[in-house]
Amino acid sequence: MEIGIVGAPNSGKSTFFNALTLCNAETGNRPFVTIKPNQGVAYVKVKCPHSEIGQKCSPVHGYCKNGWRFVPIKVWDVAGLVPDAWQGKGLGNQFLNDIMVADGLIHVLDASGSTDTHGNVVGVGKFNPEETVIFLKKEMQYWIKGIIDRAWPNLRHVKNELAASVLAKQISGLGISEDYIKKCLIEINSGQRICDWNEELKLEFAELLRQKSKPMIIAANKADIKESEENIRKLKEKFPDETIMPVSAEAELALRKASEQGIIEYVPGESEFKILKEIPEKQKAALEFIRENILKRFGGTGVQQVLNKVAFDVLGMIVVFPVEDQAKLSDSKGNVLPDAMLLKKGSTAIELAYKVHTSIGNSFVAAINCKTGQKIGKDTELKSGDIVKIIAR
Ligand SMILES: Nc1nc2c(ncn2[C@@H]2O[C@H](COP(=O)(O)OP(=O)(O)OP(=O)(O)O)[C@@H](O)[C@H]2O)c(=O)[nH]1
Ligand SMILES: [Mg+2]
Repeated sequence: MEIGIVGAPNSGKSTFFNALTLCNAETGNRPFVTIKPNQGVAYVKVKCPHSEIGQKCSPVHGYCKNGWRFVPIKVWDVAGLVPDAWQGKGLGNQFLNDIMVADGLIHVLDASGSTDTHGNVVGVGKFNPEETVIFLKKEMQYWIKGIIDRAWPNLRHVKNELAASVLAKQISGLGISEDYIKKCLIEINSGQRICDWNEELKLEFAELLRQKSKPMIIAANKADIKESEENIRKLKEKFPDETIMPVSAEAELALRKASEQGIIEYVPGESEFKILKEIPEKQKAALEFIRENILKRFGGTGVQQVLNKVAFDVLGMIVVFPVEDQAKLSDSKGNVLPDAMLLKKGSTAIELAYKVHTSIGNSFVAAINCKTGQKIGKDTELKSGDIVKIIAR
């Protein structure tokens, strides 16, 4: 499970990435600060079942804070895209191939209108971010089209019925099933040989594939700037089908850093924090600004909310807790609820077993739903929050 962060230069992608991961990716108020991709571990947030079972948990991966379990997920921050990047403008779009494996994307957008589509600083409110929404989607579509273009010559001697199978192999990096490719080909149904499709049909096909393999939501960033609120309202009105969420990456980064340093008590995604010690007036004022202008106004900084939205609502992931000891709900070393695993909705007990380890999958006998004590078979669908013991040979 991986998430890519994309957007125009200078929109706040690396700040958003740092807020999620507490990495130190370079940031700066100019275009193309990021050239090489940054990779890090972020955490989606779910209720930890430890309170339900009345025990303290001891996570081996991720962490638990105030009853919330933070489950690791890989994120990528890449360079900025500019209009016509697919034709080589700016840094081009080759770097998108680094996020070919991503299951979903977050488009970080400068909602304050203070930077243009090239990342140039133009002054708050001087640029209409609607333009960025349109061009970014187009760039993603053209990127996918570039990938299918390379596969197209291989369709020349192939009947339409076999095109999906050839394409599935050629574009396997995108992780799209042959069935889905077939569905898209049928949906376009041009009545022609697929190898003869014109650019327009190929673009239509590319967009269908993009929606499936790289669903994207918009993090309307820099919401701490006053002008952003009205821009976000207009964006939502103009693009009712897009998921657009107000975000202040800078505020989230400040809160997480202050929390890491023990200055405040803050759980990512919450709408409040508590100052724990005496701090200089300036720092206090900065934190109070965040409280008044972001947390109270938007109910949070939006960073955790965006990540959770992509993982759970857009990609339909669930979180399951595998254990080795049914009675103690622990691993063999006594760590209670040691792991929390992100799985696709509809995943079964055997799929969980394979995710834990191939050898456990291979020797799977049955599983136990530890909350109910019931034995479950390999094809039993798991639910989010399930605690599961796998019985292997
Ligand atoms: N006001 C405000 N500024 C922000 C926010 N997030 C980022 N910035 C500022 O926006 C500028 C660009 O931030 P980066 O994170 O470097 O942007 P980027 O999209 O990674 O830029 P490139 O790597 O050049 O494409 C920096 O000056 C940040 O401090 C935010 O939430 N609010
Ligand atoms: Mg960057």
